[in-house]
Amino acid sequence: MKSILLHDLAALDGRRPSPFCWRAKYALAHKGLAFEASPVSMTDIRKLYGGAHETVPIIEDGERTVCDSWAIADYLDEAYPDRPRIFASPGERGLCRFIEASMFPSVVVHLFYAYVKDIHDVLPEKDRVYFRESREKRLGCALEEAAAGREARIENARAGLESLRVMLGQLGQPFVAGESPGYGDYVVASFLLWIASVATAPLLRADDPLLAWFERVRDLHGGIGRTATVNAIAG
Ligand SMILES: N[C@@H](CCC(=O)N[C@@H](CS)C(=O)NCC(=O)O)C(=O)O
Repeated sequence: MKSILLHDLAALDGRRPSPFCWRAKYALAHKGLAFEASPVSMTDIRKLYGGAHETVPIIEDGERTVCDSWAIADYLDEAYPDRPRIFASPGERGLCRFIEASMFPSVVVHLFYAYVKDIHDVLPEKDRVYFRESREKRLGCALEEAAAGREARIENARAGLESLRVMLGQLGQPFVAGESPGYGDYVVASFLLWIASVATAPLLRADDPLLAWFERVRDLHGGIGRTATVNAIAG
């Protein structure tokens, strides 16, 4: 079988900062599908497929091209029904969407402010002007201003992870998805891999009980979560 092509956001020194691309890589690995990750810089995404897509991940599987991490997960379950399912039921998919939706206001928005300048700094030179302009428009301020006093933002993000900390630490559930790993784990771990890819200040405390789970998820599927350069996420 020809391997699937995944367009993955490129950054300097072998870093792969896109959380959505991490999810797609975990989804492909969960299905046991061979894939080739092709790094693409942010300003080159629109040069692929005649400008049909504005974001990565994008996969190309034979004749089919699919953009968007959720669409990719759905496509893989539909196209490869005999392989392990990403979503065992529509209910599992719905709960994974809830996990993502609940993380945006409680965790992701704080991470974005706290680490936006770090993200900028690991992008290739050619992407930096575009990234700065587009993100400053979104933030309504300079990247440096967004990241100023980021300790409070980092504290907020840590607090937003508390329910996961209780479940995976205190209650000892091995994975977000239960006894074995699933897409819920990939959603959460991919946000942490995003930060680990760029962070110049640790997100988690060194004794955070989430760390053991994060390392377990990085080890999954032949250590897929270790296939790119990262900084320390805790300290
Ligand atoms: N909802 C999309 C979001 C994808 C997304 O935002 N990707 C970012 C990288 S993390 C991107 O390609 N941005 C290109 C740009 O900002 O021009 C998904 O789940 O795949």
